[in-house]
Amino acid sequence: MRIENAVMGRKGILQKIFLGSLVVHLLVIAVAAGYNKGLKIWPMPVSVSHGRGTLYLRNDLELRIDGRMYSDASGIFKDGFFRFLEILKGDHVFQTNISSFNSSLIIKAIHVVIVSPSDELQHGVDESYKLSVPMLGDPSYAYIEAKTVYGALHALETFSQVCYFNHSSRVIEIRQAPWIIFDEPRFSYRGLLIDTSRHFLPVPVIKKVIDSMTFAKLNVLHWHIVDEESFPLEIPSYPKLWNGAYSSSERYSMAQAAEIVRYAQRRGIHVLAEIDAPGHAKSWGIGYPSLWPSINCTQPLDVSNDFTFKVIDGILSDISKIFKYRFVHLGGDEVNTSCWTSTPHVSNWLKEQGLNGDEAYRYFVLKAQEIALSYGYKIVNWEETFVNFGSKLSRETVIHHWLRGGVVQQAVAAGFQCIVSNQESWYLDNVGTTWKTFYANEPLFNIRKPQQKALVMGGEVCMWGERVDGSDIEQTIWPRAAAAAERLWTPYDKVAKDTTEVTERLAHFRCLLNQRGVAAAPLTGWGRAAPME
Ligand code: CP6
Repeated sequence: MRIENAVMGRKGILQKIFLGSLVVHLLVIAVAAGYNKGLKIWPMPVSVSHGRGTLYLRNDLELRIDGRMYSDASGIFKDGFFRFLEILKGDHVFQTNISSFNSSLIIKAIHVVIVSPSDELQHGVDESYKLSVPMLGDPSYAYIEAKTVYGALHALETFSQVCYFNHSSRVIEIRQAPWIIFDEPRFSYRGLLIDTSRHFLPVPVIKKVIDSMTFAKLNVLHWHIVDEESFPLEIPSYPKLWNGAYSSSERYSMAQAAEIVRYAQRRGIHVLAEIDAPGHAKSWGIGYPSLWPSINCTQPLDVSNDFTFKVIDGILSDISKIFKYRFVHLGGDEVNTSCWTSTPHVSNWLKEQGLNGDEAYRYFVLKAQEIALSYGYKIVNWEETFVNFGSKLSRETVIHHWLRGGVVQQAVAAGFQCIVSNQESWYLDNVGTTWKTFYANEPLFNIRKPQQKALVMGGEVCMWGERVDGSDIEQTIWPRAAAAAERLWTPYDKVAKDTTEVTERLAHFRCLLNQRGVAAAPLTGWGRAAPME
């Protein structure tokens, strides 16, 4: 029966569980169609049906993995299950005599069926899941079915959001049961940018950000590792690069970077490494000054020097051993070529090559792209690269939108994939932008053709680091990032237009983040702890 469930179609299984639950519990079921009132799940799933009953979760809840297809040898699901239990149990003192409850209402274990034997976290990996509480056929179980372990982790997250500790009975309640949920993301790329160049973020802070992302089902950590202010990452091929770190303790060893990637991966989160060039790269020259056009004119990186591209090759070679996401971000934003045209040896080289500043910028970006492609990466670049030399870019390039204006529409019309991060809506460092603005931002705005819509991979909220560090990054990210997370997860026609409903539900999610130790700010707050100077 269980194995049957795993291969049955979605409709069939939902019907069977639905009928089974009715018979077993005789509870009134409100079928999903529009009936989302009172639900406190964030982001809202694709399809929810639920009742009005209460079930009880044993605090010694067990896990049964149907290992016929996915064995969880890596322990990814098991670890997720223990995190789920930790969150639900908190520091509560439990009723020990749960047998005084009606035994037919007690959930004693979760039964999990995962179809794919592989736990490789590929881009576009199937994240769908089905959750039914209780399980058809055996009401003492909750049931999770997913194509991959990453979908199954999302199911646990959703499950955790319908559970509450009851302080009088001292048990964990599953309210509004029975539950039947089918869910999958609208977009495959649901990102958050962090910036470790402007302010160093210690590894535990980054891990905590990763934890918080799983609560909102975000799945890409865009790590803007280096910029002009500091170069915190160890690059074994060019060991003096991290001389550009703020200090010897504000550094990430390769082993630490690998640990961050591993930690994220086990939670279903890709890490997109960004090496921003040729602009935003002044810190590279602290260790290797010949990367600068001159000591007085330090940006962009010296395009005339072969060594510049050797270093880029070394960086990409080293990071490709660790960052396994299929994409690398090569920046390419905000390049001002005046240093090239004003520095004699560079401007002579430009003349020899017959290039003006803009053409040299293009030459640089394309050459960096070639190097990244040679290490098997596909590329993300900021939108200036498309605006300046669109058709010359590798077709593998994903255009990362951030400025105002309609570049997404133009880029998808030209056949490029896109990531949406328009700064007027999705820049977290704009502390005046409220969650409502984040929520209202529609990635497919003004895109009508289905094949063009399909080129929008998703979107990303950006937490640039000039004005935040480990002390206030959480409350600057949350709850506003959660508003974008629902936009990126929930189907367009289900993103509620009733802002009272959304406000109450997001306020609830914000409290849930607080309970889980995430310093999410109040919805009506300033979005950050300290005023700007
Ligand atoms: N750093 C880098 C930045 C920004 C960008 N690139 C940025 C620009 C404008 C705003 C916020 C951030 N700080 N490398 C632009 C992609 Cl408002």
